Amino acid sequence: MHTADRPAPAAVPTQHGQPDTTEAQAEFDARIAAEGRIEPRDWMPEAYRKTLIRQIGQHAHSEIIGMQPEGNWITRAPSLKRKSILMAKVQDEAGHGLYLYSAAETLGIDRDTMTEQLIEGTARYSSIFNYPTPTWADMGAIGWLVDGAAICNQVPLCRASYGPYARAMVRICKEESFHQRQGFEILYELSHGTEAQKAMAQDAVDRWWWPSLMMFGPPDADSPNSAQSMAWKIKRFSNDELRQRFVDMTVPQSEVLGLTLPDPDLKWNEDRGHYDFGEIDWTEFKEVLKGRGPCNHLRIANRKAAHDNGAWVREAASAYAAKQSRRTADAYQEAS
Ligand code: BYC
Repeated sequence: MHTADRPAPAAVPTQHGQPDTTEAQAEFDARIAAEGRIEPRDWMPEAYRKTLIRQIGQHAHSEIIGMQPEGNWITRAPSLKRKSILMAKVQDEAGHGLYLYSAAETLGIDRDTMTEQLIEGTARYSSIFNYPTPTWADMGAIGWLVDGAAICNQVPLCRASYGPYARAMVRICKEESFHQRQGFEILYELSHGTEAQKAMAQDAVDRWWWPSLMMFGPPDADSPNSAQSMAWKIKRFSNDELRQRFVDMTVPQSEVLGLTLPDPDLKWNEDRGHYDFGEIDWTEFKEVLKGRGPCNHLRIANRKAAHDNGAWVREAASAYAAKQSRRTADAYQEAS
């Protein structure tokens, strides 16, 4: 069912049975102020619903597109153990996408519509998945940096005001934490291996560091959605706050790995109690968002091909579900 076919969420009924949006808005505002959760059947402002569909949809698409850069290495992982770990991780990402599509569906959009939007290019997915994975060390860098950034961004989302999103994030974050450690461990092994392995690890970190910082979104001053999303308690921290948290967390880890982060301006600032870091290339970020990153076309072409190739599975599943529901209805009729 398409969004337009769905009824709008009901407003709170008044004593006379008529919806009163003023009263409903007041109740919504009070619940947000009291750190309460908004649930699918509750009244919510239309803009809140649209913002959540946009963010949760983008998040779901990121998980599904994010399977590609790593899926690329499943057949080439250097051992059976590495292969099974990588397969489990990529499978987790499919699962994250599914929880998130389900959370978005509670807001009145369906998965087919979201998939169409992704394939047509009207819905976004994270910029980070438009970079290539030419070496095995990229699996380490994605786990350590990309999943590390995802954890910083997503742990606060476990407290997002929309119940189904917040609850989906709890399990996702637990799994991301395992992903981050497996990435760190791959890089640790490489950086303590041969010279060539260490160089491969350093090269991957050099390529993934800046794009990982871009994952947090534009600087606060250029982030049109942040203020409202924070007022609604969907986002709990700003893009720049989370980016700083990630830098502060990652620098000491890079020292343990014995790898260098590719930023000559990275240094501890005693006064701020944080690491200073260099200027991010926002032109590159904007280019990737416009579809001109190194792998944008490939990612969408692969997604479209998978969707087209899966059409028969969806048709068969729908036919089976229709048959089952007819059987249940017949059995009910016979029994009554
Ligand atoms: N890439 O006003 P802003 C993972 C867009 S999956 C692309 O700050 P907002 C993983 C933004 O959508 C990681 N677009 O927006 C999976 C907006 O555009 P529209 C995915 C970006 O929403 C597999 C415009 O720029 N994580 O970890 O307040 C393997 C202005 O931005 C990006 C999530 O999705 C970007 N990086 O804040 C391994 C987390 N940044 O829609 C790992 C949930 C910004 O107005 N999402 N844009 O046209 C969020 O927390 C927020 O949506 C963001 C952006 C912080 C990303």
